[in-house]
Amino acid sequence: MSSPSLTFGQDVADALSAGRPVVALESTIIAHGMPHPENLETAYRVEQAVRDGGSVPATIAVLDGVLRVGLGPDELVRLATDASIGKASVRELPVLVARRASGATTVAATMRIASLAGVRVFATGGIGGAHRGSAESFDISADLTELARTPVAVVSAGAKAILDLAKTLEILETLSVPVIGLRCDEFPAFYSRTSGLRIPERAESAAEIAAVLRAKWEIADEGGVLIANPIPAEFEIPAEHIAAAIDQALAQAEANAVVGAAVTPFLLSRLGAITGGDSQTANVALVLSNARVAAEIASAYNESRVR
Ligand code: PSU
Ligand code: MN
Repeated sequence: MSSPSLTFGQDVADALSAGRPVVALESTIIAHGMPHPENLETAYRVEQAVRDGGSVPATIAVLDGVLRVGLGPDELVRLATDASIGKASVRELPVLVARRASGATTVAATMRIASLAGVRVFATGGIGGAHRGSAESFDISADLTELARTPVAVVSAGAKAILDLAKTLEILETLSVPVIGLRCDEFPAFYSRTSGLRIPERAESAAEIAAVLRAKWEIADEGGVLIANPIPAEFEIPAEHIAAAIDQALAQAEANAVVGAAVTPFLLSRLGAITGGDSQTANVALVLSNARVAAEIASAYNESRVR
């Protein structure tokens, strides 16, 4: 609240001042993660899922140089339809603010703004991570460095299956980011519930996760926690089914020389086309599930404060 460029939606401001739970939501998934009009529909449904879970949704974006925490319908429509709005990670924030420009925030940038706003819990689809071939390309998402730095819990369905999940987990370990599976023992692979990669910690409830968050930020008020919530079973695309589609999308990215920030949106949109929309259906289902879980964790975290 010290930042002059930070502006709250009214219901978010009310919730924060009353000490009610708030869940941050990102906007890259709206602007670059899904086609119109599913993106807009999903944005509304995700906000509703947070409300159903007893928390107030705060969708985050940069609009005309202002760091916005909690958007109204007009702003959601703008993010969902204005093709000139680019993808904003943390390094873009100062440039957008100085130029009074707009950007859809990635996991990293959303974490940073949530933290400035005093919001501790954030729901997304899947975090960015180490891309396949990153040993050569050095393409590793700033989502990982932000998790090392900023005290926000990120509820995800793991990292996107287009990534190198084993490397992603190794980097999270190096960065000392706790990874907690909600009722699962393996790192989920976004579209699939399993990856064959074990994660060290498992929790059975939101309250158990809230207790870890409370302890982590009592020890030191820095660094995030990654909560892995597998996609609901009825929407799962088995790993062996999605694998061929991912290989095809990756080959198309290489053939088109897609690099940098464009890689993730390109792969997600190719996957949507290759799977005839199945990957998008799965994406929507897992984001909704993460929003519900995040709302529960935010409530449990708030309750753990009044002891
Ligand atoms: N998860 C999704 N759809 C997305 C993303 C994640 O289901 O569009 C976005 C997130 O905003 C994430 C970003 O932070 O992709 C990662 O991009 P990069 O790999 O360029 O850091
Ligand atoms: Mn990248």
